[in-house]
Amino acid sequence: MLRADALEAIYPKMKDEVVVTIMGAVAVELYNLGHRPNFFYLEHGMGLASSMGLGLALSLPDQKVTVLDGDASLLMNLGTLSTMARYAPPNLTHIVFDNESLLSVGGFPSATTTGTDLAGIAREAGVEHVEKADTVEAIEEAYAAAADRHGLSVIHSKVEPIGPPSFAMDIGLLENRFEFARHLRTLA
Ligand SMILES: Cc1ncc(C[n+]2csc(CCOP(=O)(O)OP(=O)(O)O)c2C)c(N)n1
Ligand SMILES: [Mg+2]
Repeated sequence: MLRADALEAIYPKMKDEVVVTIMGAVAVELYNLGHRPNFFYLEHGMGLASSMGLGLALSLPDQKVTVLDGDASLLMNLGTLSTMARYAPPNLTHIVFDNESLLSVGGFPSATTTGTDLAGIAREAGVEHVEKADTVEAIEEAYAAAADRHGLSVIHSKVEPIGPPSFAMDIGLLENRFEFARHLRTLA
């Protein structure tokens, strides 16, 4: 499955959620589907999108929060799974796109090529609802179920190591930061 196709399939449901992405390819792919003031692209803070999403979900309990993560980013911050499991905000969905690669910086293999199972780690960290979704239909279904469920969900999706043709985004880091903060203030 192409991550861009997975994102396109869940975009209609995701577009009204508070969304935090990691940097690089997935941020561009979401942006290309249509930027929204409720989308924040966490450029440079590798590994920390889920920590930010957890904080947002805990402080905005009436909002659904989605985190779009990557395999190498999650591997940088595995403790996040224990912290998420411990606080388990029911309004948080953490999607991990596992392309077995540090795609955005040239495509070096990550530890998921040598047997690390991120869904397994999430489960053993104590996350109750961990789904594997490796097809467009499966991720659409898993994401809809996560939105309906009153419980923390982690969705692990194997995707091809293929990114966008260009990494250009016509929004500055500060522009995104201030717009997102203003949007959150309207929700709080
Ligand atoms: C702290 C930190 N270290 C390194 C980088 C450089 N960097 C940006 S994207 C990336 C790889 C991310 O890999 P993954 O999370 O698997 O996402 P993918 O690029 O495969 O979509 C790296 C190393 C960074 N932005 N921040
Ligand atoms: Mg990757």
